[in-house]
Amino acid sequence: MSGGFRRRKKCYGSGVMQRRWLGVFVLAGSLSASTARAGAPSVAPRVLAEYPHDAGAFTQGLVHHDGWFYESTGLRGSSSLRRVAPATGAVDISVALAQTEFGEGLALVGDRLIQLTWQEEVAHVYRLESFEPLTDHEYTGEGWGLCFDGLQLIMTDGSDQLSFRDPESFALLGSQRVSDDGVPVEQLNELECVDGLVLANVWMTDRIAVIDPRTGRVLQWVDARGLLTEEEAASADVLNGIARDATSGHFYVTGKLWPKLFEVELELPRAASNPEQEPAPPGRTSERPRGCAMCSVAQRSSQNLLGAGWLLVLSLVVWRRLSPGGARFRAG
Ligand SMILES: [Ca+2]
Repeated sequence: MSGGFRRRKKCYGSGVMQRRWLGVFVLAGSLSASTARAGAPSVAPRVLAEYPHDAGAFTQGLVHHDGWFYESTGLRGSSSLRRVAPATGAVDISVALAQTEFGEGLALVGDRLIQLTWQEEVAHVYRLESFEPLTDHEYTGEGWGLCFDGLQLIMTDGSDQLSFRDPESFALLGSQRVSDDGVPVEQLNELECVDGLVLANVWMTDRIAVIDPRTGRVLQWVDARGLLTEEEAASADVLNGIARDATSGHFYVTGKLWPKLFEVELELPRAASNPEQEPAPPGRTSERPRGCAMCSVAQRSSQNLLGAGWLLVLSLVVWRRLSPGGARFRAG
């Protein structure tokens, strides 16, 4: 028998002892799993129909209105705003952005379309019917997604933050950080405002977060994996583009360079109505207090330490019950 084996026996003791420790670890693992954060529930969209989509369109913003799609496309040198026939994917009207601009999110406010740019810090405003340019709004930072909830514009910049803006002046009114069970949700991209909720594509994923914008909580996830075939996905980029038909209540989803656009049915949760969840009225910021950027991290850390403490106590109780020495101690 090798010395190595003896050393292992010395370290770990008898087979009985090993089984006891194994039992403690299994118990601790089970408890840890049962106390893990569950996060918001996830649902899959039910596909109702699929339509052709321009596989050359790097979709960054999608709006459905009055039987048409309005689409913002990106990439410098080929960014555009276009009106598209849903059934055929045919482009009815299109305007090109400057060669230096990268088109991003798109929202409809009355009879005006507002189109963000990625890093150019300017939003273009067009007349809905003719795409006649009306004005520009300047802003600071990156532009990713945009939607209009009927009162204010909601905008993303690739972080975990929703920004609220005045639909006329584009002035910044406030902001809200987004999290799922306390964990920040970053890379929020294309948006759709729906009945008090905000749906946000998460960049580089096939997931859409359903957010209560008053609290920043993710109430539900939409798992949109598997819409494209493997062959279609091979030449396409990520999911990006969500719009709702206000008449049918159906949603449309597509992606950057996707050859298809899908009409889907989604069951959405209701926006939270509990006043104890610190609702943020339109235009009022609910950012964390200054100097407390790590509050949620500290809170999570303290919760984890508390959980670890409980596991340690339980492990010791089990150990003492199983250990002969522990039994003698209890027997006096
Ligand atoms: Ca949209």
